[in-house]
This record gives sequence, structure tokens and C-alpha cells, in this order.
Amino acid sequence: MKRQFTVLLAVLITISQPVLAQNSAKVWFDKIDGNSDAKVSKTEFLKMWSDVFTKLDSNNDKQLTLEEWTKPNNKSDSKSKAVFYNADTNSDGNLSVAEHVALRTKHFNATDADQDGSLVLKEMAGKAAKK
Ligand SMILES: [Ca+2]
Ligand SMILES: [Ca+2]
Ligand SMILES: [Ca+2]
Repeated sequence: MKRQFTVLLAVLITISQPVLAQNSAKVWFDKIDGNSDAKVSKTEFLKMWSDVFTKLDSNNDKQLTLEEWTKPNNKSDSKSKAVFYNADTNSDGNLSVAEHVALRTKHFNATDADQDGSLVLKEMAGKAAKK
């Protein structure tokens, strides 16, 4: 189970890389789509990110520091830092659960091209490819 999660995390990280976008979007999609109806609802999407949050929050204080945010991927590049600082709306240097949910909700809405409240694979792959 733990190993599976690591794989999922790796897939999530990879999704922002255009070369592998199509493939990894499919893998990612199938993982999140819990009831396999070929749609990812906002609930499924946020549930998945809430699991990621818990996993990243290594000291379980319900706050992600920049270090916790970047450590698992070894990604201390400026892009993931920028995402962190943007999401830290009260600028206290931590991402709270609420700030994280707000960030992912924004992502969801941006990815949901036809605004029907669920994501299909095409919408996810399209978003990843555009980057
Ligand atoms: Ca923490
Ligand atoms: Ca904050
Ligand atoms: Ca949609």
C-alpha cells in the first residue's frame, strides 16, 4: 500500500512533464477514479489530494512547510516554490489544509474545461499537454 502510494506520487509529479503527459495522465486518472466511471468528481479529486497532503505532512501538524512540500520529489525548483508561495495566501510560510484545498480546487476548476464539475481523461491530458 505504501509502495503504491509512492508510485502514485511519482506519477503526480511526472504529470507536469509534457513528454510523459498522455501516459501518466491515464495512470493517474485510473487511480483517482475510484468508482471507474471514467469521470473524476471534485470529491474524488480533493480526496486524492488530501491523501497526498497527509503523506507530505511528515510531522502531522496539518501544515506543510516549504521543506515538506518539496522534499518527496526532491523538487526545490522555482516552479514548485512559486506554487507553494502562491497557495500560502496568509504568507505564514505554511500551507494549511484549507489553503491546500483552495489550491487544488483552483486546479480542478482550471482543468475542468467544459465546467461540468467532473474531469474526463481528455481534460486532464489536455491540461498536462498544454504546460
Ligand atoms: Ca507539517
Ligand atoms: Ca499559510
Ligand atoms: Ca469536465
